[in-house]
Amino acid sequence: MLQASRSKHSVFLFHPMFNQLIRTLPAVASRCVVARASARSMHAVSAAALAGKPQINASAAAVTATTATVVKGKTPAEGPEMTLYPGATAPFTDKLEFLRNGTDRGPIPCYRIMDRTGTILDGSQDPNFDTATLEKMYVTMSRLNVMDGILYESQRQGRISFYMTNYGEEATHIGSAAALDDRDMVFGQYREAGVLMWRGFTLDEFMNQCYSNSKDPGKGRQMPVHYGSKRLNFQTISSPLATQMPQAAGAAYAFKRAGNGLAVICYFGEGAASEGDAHAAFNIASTTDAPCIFFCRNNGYAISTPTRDQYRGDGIASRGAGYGIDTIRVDGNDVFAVYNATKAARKFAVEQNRPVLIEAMTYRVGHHSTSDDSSAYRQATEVNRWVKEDHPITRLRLYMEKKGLWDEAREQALKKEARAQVLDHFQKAETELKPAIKHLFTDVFDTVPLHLQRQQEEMRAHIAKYPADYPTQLYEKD
Ligand SMILES: Cc1ncc(C[n+]2csc(CCOP(=O)(O)OP(=O)(O)O)c2C)c(N)n1
Repeated sequence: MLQASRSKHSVFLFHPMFNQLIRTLPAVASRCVVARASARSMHAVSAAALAGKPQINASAAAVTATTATVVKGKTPAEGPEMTLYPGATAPFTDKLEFLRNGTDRGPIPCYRIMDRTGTILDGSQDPNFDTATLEKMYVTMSRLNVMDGILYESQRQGRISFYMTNYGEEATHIGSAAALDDRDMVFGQYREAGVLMWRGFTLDEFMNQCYSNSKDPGKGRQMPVHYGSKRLNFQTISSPLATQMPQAAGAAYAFKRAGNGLAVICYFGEGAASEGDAHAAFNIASTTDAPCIFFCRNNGYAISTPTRDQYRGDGIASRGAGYGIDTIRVDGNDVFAVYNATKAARKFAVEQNRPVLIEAMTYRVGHHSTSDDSSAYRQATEVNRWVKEDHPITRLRLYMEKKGLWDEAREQALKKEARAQVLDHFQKAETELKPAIKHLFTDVFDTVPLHLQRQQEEMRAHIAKYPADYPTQLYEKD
């Protein structure tokens, strides 16, 4: 499938004006023809054409002779004449045609297996998961949804400072995570908590990070939802968009050199794909043959910016071919389609040492973050349509219900249990002490340099002078 989509969407840009230039502009023509001729071991080129030092000065007469010789030497069996420029191998054309955006080839199709009612459309594509795996997928998606609800509300109550929900994107997380080897390295943006949950990040770990308490491995230094886990091969999230993308390409290149048979997956939003770092990443991964799976969550919005203001091409998928990257567009609300696409992408990346691009189409059901009110820029009716008519969790539930693997009683029990678990860990995290104050200064460098030691002493003296203003009892002792 990946191969097929590659050839189908390969982009060839023709330059028909070139032939005309050759006939009418001797200076330009001489440069081009001499370059072409030298690439052919100069067999058909008159010595005169190459004798002058700067090739652009080759005489018009020599150029004419050269052109004539090359054309005469071509036999029909050789097919259309191809360019010999080092930059691209392409057939020449005498038609003045621009490649039109969107009209010549139509949009890249969106791969799905299961429709909105949870019905499998093509049985040959059904990954046929066993009951335990299906339940794990459904339970993880639902638990993520419950955790989102509780942490979102807790932010509204001022108990944590910030939160970002994953509403509507649960299938992109669980479908892709399930298709990976758990040792594959993950580079995320910030809206991929389900990947961590699938790998076994505990509710304690989520809560400790969001509460910036002393149990947070990040020592409370980053905003909530900036998770990371060395144990689970999940690189720590950072806020600047797309910076993880070239890093992921580099990590994949290192994996290839290490010959460890692993891949890197890099998640990003369609908004982040407009960053310069996205371009760098695609090109680095392609030219270094790095086993990197670029996974774009195209959820329609980058905060308040709709995709129409983000790009005018055919989404993010259409960019893949331009970088020589095998690409697929997938229905991001279909957990099975996401699974199949990621599984095939991983196999291809590891076996061929090549990057792959997956564009998962979905919809950001929630607000961008707790700092955003999306009713300011989109209609509630639009959001409700996705919740009611095409939601990834509902779709999987309908599939499982049809198979007799799920029902309303199990749904209620799951919701109740998940809620109790999340609240339990939430309350625990809330009562933990904050990290020791010294950790404001540690890990800036490997060891604390003299100037930071001095700043630390100044801060301690300051706190000692104004103890009433600093709730040090909430912080772990150094
Ligand atoms: C380099 C940079 N520019 C701007 C921002 C502010 N910002 C944070 S999230 C965001 C929108 C990202 O949208 P998208 O990549 O589509 O992901 P989504 O939030 O939809 O999941 C912006 C502009 C940032 N964090 N980093």
